[in-house]
Amino acid sequence: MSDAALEVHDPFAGRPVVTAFIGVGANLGFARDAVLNALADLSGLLGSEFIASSSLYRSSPVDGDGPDYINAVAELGTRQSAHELLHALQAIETRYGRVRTTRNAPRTLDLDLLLYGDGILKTPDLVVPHARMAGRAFVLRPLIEIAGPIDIPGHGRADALLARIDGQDIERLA
Ligand code: PH2
Ligand code: MG
Ligand code: MG
Repeated sequence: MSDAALEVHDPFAGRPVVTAFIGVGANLGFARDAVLNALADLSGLLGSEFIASSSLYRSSPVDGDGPDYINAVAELGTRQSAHELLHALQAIETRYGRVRTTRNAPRTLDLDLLLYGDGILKTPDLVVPHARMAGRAFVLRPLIEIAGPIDIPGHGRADALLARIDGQDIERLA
């Protein structure tokens, strides 16, 4: 076989690496297992390198109902576009039995693209930074754990935003 026949085509080759943060959450079924397994799935995303994940956090549902949530945040270096990443995240959610009913309904797994570099994106199916992350301790606490006082484009510094919502129920799990 010629060397050329062994070459694998990498569709992401030559693209810049962008730092992306993904919010992971679950509050139905084995929520803790779902979050841990989803973090492992994120480490295998094509064209991406897993950089860090936060601790797991427990919190009561914000603007929703059902059991307490387990949340975490992961950091990737990715050559995928924001929309490619969105579709990859949705495919993982579907594999975990995610059913889309009403807004903020309890879910087996939720993967939200929080930040994509310093990009601001407003499209019908994807808004980055995530539209509600600036007011949610279950996003900001784990994000700050791995990223420090990072700037959230259009919103301000993560630590200042978190100080504003002091008192939202959240607990870091051992
Ligand atoms: N996700 C929501 C709505 N409310 N509350 C908590 N504590 N954690 C979540 O992940 C969460 C929520 C919609 O995605
Ligand atoms: Mg979501
Ligand atoms: Mg969400």
